[in-house]
Formats: sequence, C-alpha cells, structure tokens
Amino acid sequence: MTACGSGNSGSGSGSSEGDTAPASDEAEDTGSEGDADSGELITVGYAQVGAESDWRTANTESFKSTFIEENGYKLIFDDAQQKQENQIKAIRSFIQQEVDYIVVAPVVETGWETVLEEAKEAGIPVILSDRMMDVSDDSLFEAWVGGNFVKEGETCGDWLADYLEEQGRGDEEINMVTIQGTIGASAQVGRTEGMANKLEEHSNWKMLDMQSGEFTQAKGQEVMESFLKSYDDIDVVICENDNEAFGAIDAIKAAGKSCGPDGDIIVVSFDSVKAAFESMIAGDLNATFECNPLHGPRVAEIIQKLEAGETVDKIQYVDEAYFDTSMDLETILAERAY
Ligand code: GYE
Repeated sequence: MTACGSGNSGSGSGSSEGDTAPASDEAEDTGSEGDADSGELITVGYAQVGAESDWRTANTESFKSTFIEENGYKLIFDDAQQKQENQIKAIRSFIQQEVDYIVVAPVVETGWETVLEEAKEAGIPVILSDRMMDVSDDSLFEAWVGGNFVKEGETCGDWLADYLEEQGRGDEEINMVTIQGTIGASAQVGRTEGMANKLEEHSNWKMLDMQSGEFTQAKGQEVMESFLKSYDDIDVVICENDNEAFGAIDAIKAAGKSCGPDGDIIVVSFDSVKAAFESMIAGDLNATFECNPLHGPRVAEIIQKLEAGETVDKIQYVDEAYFDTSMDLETILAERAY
C-alpha cells in the first residue's frame, strides 16, 4: 500500500484569497495589476471547475499555495461553478490579459477546440490538469497531469470482488447502483468505464441504475433517496466521489437502513479525502479509491521545464492507492495532506 503524491504542496504559506486576482470578466478590473504584465513573475491563469467537493477545495489550495510570488508566479484564479461556458469565458479573459500560461481543469471532455485554437493563435501554452479534454489535435495543449480514472474504477471493482468473496458472497446475486459524477467529465467517464469492465467479469453483479450526483453531497443524497424508493434490495452503492457518498449515507440512514462493514448496504467512493477516513472510522463508508488533487507543484514543474526549453511528457498519470476499513485508518489519517 502506497500513500502516494507525498502531499508536499500541503500547507504553503500566504495562500489567502488575496494572492489571486479574479479572471472573469471585463467587469473585474484588476486595477494597476490589470494586465498580466508582472515584471519577472510568470503569470498563470487557472480555469478551475468549481468548489463542488473536498477534492476540489484541496486542488484549489494546492494551486493557490504553489503559484505565489515567492515562487515567482502571479496566479489569476477563476471558479467556473461547474459550467463549461464560464470556463471558456475565463480562458478568453486570460488570453486578453496576455498571461504566460493557461491551466485548465476542464468540467467536461468535449467542446474545447475553438477556445484552444484562440490560445494557440495568441501563442499562450495551455496545460491541462485533473480532467482530460477530448480534442482531435493534441498540439492544442502542452501536457496533462491527473489521475487514471479507468484504473480507479477497475481497482474499485477488484476490491469489491475480493470483499464479497471474503464475506462468502462471491456467488450471490449482487444488486448495485451508481451515483455518477458530472456526466461527460473524465472522472465520471473513466470511473464508470472501469467499473463496467469489472461488471463484465461478474455475471452475478447487476447494475440496477446509474444517475448523476454532480459530484456534490446534496445531489448524492437526493439521488440515493430516489434509488431507495425505486429499489428495495440494493447491496452496493458506488459513489463517483466521496462527497456523494456522504450524502448517500445520510439518505440510507434516513430511510432506516444501515451501511458500512456491519450494515445492509456496502458504500464505496473515490477521492480519499480526510472526511472519507472519518466516515470509514465511523463505520459508514467501506472503502475509498484514491485520486490525488495536489496538482499545483506538478503543474509548476511542467511550467519550469517549458521555461527551460525542455520537453515534457504529454500525459502524466499520478500513482494512486485505496483505503478500506481493514487498515489502520487513524494512523493514515494523521499523516494525510488532504
Ligand atoms: O473526484 C471530484 C471532483 O475531477 C478528479 O472532481 C476530479 C473529481 C473528483 O469534484 O470530487
């Protein structure tokens, strides 16, 4: 078991909101630092997805604590509130401000060609982080760094097979539901696909239903409430992030059922944020499949290499682990960076 990503972007100093200037839009006149001409500093515009989950908060913090003046950067941060149109606006605003680099964590995979062409024409390198873009011309971005979402989904399926086997339920008919992430986001696409690959290996597993919980706790709870009304024999709920699982657990309890290792319903999720460890320790969540959000230093490393004229690997996957209630979770949690 390797806890990966070493968490070294952890608690950088001076990461207050004041470090960043808002990107959007014309209205946000940043005054004397209005254009991206900041002398020696490298100006980076980060088009962030939103603030939908604990994972996202840790990711934002990783960027805000890495791209600081002391490290030679000026960060222009934009929160797109989970809307692609807002991200496109932010990217256009970055182009207008003549930033040195544009970093995007794309909400969904498709629909980016036009705005990336605009960045290319302006001569501004684009780096993708976290989720992927599906573009026909991969010269439209310099590099991508993030988690291997298909692998995460497959690890989840393998874990479930082992767990059910240990419980003597290896041959039992197992009814599952999935609370998916934002439809079309590569974290959703990959995790769903990885799990689907494993479903094919187990003819006794049945996926009753899949619905999006938009990667939020509130929507996760809502979707689980509706699943519980529609199906009275759910054995497993797969939540495509931890926050959806927290909502699902509330819904299960409110319906008078129990979950976790001693409960009626097995709950698994993705990300492995601190609150997921607390939920496992409380006996609610069974397992969480890691996705490391600390991409700030990784993107900075890519930028430094590009600045030095070095080539960078186009696709960079981060190693990821998983955690379940058979482990010494208190000890792991004490050292966890997010
Ligand atoms: O799992 C979820 C967040 O794209 C990997 O986005 C990321 C996902 C993460 O909202 O919590």
